[in-house]
Amino acid sequence: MESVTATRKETQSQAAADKASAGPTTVQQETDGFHLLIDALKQNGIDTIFGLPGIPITDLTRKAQAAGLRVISFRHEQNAGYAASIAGFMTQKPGICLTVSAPGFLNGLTALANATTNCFPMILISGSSEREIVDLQQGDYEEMDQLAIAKPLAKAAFRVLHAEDIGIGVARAIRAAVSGRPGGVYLDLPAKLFPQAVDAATGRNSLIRVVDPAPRQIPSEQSVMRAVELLQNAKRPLIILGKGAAYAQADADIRALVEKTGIPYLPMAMAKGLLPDTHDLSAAAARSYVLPEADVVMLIGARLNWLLSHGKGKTWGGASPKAWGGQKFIQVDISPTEADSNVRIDAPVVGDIGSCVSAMLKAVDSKWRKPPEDWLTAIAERKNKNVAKMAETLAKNPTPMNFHSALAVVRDIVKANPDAMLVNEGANALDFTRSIVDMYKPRKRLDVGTWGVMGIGMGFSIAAAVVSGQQVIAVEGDSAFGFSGMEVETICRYNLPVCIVILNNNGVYRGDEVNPTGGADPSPLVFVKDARYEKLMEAFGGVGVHATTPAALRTAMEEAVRSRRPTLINAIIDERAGTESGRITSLNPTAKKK
Ligand code: OXT
Ligand code: ADP
Ligand code: MG
Repeated sequence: MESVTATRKETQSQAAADKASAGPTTVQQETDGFHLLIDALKQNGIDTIFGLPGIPITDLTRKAQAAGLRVISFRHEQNAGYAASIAGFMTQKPGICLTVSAPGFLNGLTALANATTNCFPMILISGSSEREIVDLQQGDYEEMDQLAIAKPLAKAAFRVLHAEDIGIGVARAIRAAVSGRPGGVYLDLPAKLFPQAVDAATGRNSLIRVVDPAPRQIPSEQSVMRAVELLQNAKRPLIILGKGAAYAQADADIRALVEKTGIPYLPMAMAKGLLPDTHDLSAAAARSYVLPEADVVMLIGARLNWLLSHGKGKTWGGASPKAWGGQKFIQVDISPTEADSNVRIDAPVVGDIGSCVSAMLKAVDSKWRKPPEDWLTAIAERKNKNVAKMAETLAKNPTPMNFHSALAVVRDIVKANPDAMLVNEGANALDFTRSIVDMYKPRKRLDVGTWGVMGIGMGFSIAAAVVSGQQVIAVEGDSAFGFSGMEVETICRYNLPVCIVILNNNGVYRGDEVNPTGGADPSPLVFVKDARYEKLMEAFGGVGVHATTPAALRTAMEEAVRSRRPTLINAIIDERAGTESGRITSLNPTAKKK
C-alpha cells in the first residue's frame, strides 16, 4: 500500500546532475521523519493527538491534521497530557500527548507521571534539542536531557535518532503503554529526526502494525479455584471494584459475577457505574460498616493503597493504625507484584480482569451458596439508614446553597442523562459529588484518581467530549477549576458539549478564613470573593450563568444539555460549607505546638 503521506521529492543533487547532462529527469520517492511518525500512529489506530505546537513540532501538528488525524491544540501541555491519559483509560489505546522541548516537555510530565500512577496508557511524545549540544551541555535552545528526566516517572522511555527507527519506537511505546499494567510512556524525538529523508519504500517497510498489543493473561486454574473456595466459605464476603475493573471493559461478566454470587460490592470512585449505583448489592452507602465487618474481601482492579487505608487500621477493624483487621483477601490484578504490598493476600489471582472474571464465573456453578442472609440484612439496614439520612439532607433548600442542595440538582440531571460523562475534582466538591451523584453506566465518572490531583478538570472534559461525543458535566471546586481554567477557550474553539459547574465557595475547602495577623493579605486559602467565573466562558463565546439557587442551577444545566453549547455555571455555595480537605481531614499533619 502506498504511504498516504509519503512525499514525492526530486533530490537537489539529482536535479542538478540531470540539468547538467540535459538528460531525462529522474524522480525519487521519499518520505521523512514527520510522515513516518504520522503513518506509524495511523497504522496503529491512533486517530487523535492532544498537544501544543511550537519548535520543533509545529509542522508535525499541521501535517498530522492534513493527514486526517484529529489534533486538539491546548493552552497548556499539562491539560493536553491529562486529556491523553484519560483518553487512554476510556479506549484502552494509548492517548497521545505532543509537546515541544524542555518547558513543554516538563509541563506534560506531571500528566505522564499521573498516568503511570493511575495505570492509564498514554504516550508523551516530545520534540527535543540537538543531542550533541545537549550532551555536552553547550546551551542549546530549550536544552534538556528529557529522556533521563522522564525515565523514573514513566513505565518506559525511548529515544529515536534515525527516521528508519520511528516504526520500532512507536511500536515499543504502544506495547509498553498498554500491555500488562498500563502506564505512561515517554518517546523522545530530537528535532533533527523530523526532516530526515528516507526512501519511501524503505520507510514504509520500517513501520509496524502492533499485533495483539495487550495480550490476554490467563490466570492459573489453581489460583481461580483457591479464590472461589475462599469466597464460598466466607460468612461476610465483599467485592471491591476499582478503576482497573472499569478499564478492563469486562462489564457484563463483572456484573454477572456479582449477581451470580450475590456478594455485596463497593465501587471505588472511578468504578462507580460499572454496575448502576442503585443496584441492590451496592454497599457504597454502608462503606464504614462493611470494611471492618467483612471476613473475605475480593479486590478486582483496586490496590490496597491510601484510598483503602492500606487494608489495615481502624477502617478495617484493626486495633491500631498498623494492626490488621483479620480479613482474608483475594486480589485480582494483572500485576504479579501487587499482592502482599500492604497486607497478606491469601488468594492472588494474576491475569487480565476479563480472563480472571470469566474463569471465576465458570467456577461458580449451580451449587453456589449465596452469602448468609444476616450479612445481607445487616448491610441493607446500614445502607437504608444512610440513604434516608442523605435524602433528608438533599431535600433541604438553604440560602445560600450548600454542596448538598446544588448536588441534588446535578444528581437529577445525571440520572436523566446516564450517558453523560461526569468529570469531578476539588475536595468537598469531589467528596460530596462522589457520594451524592449516582452513576449508571461504566467509565462515565472521571476524577482525581490515585494522587488526588487538582488540574485534571478541563483536560479530562475535553478528552471525554472528543472521545465519546457525549455531553460532559464537569463538577469543579473553584480552586480545582483554576488549575486548568484557561482551557475553556479550547472548549469553545472546538465547540465541545461541556457543561462546567463550579461549586464556588470562595476558596480552597472554605472561603471564610482570615489572615490571623489582621494584615492586608488574605488567608492563603481564600480567593477573590464572589468571583464571576462565568464571564471567562462568555469571553470566548460560550454560555455563562451565575446561579444562586438550585432552581437556577437546574434550568442552566437542562439548557446546557439541550443545546450542547459550552457552558459554565458559577454555582454560589455557602463559603462556610466545606471542611478542611473534605473527607480526608485526618491526613493533614497537625502541629504539636498550638
Ligand atoms: O459509611 P459512612 O457513614 O462513613 O458514610 C460514607 C458512605 O457510606 C456514605 N455514602 C452514602 N450515603 C448515602 N447515599 C449514598 N448513595 C452514599 N454513598 C456513600 O457517604 C460517606 C462517604 O462515602 P465515601 O466517599 O465512599 O467514603 P470515604 O470514607 O470518604 O472514602 C474514603 C476515600 C479515601 C476512599 C474517599 O474519601 C476518597 O476517595 N477520597 C479522595 C480524596 C481526594 O483525592 N481528594 C482530593 C485531594 S484534597 C487536597 O489534596 C487538595 N488540594 C491540594 C492540591 C492537590 N490535590 N493537587 C495539586 C496539584 N495541588 C494541590 C487542593 C488545592 S483539594 C484542593 C482544592 C480544594 O478546593 P476546591 O475549591 O477545589 O474544593 P472545595 O473543597 O469544594 O472548596
Ligand atoms: P482504584 O483507585 O480504583 O482503587 P487502582 O488504580 O488502585 O484502582 O488499581 C487499579 C489496579 O488495576 C492496578 O493494580 C492495575 O494493575 C490493575 N489493572 C489495570 N488494568 C487491568 C486489567 N486489564 N486486568 C487486570 N488488572 C488491571
Ligand atoms: Mg472551593
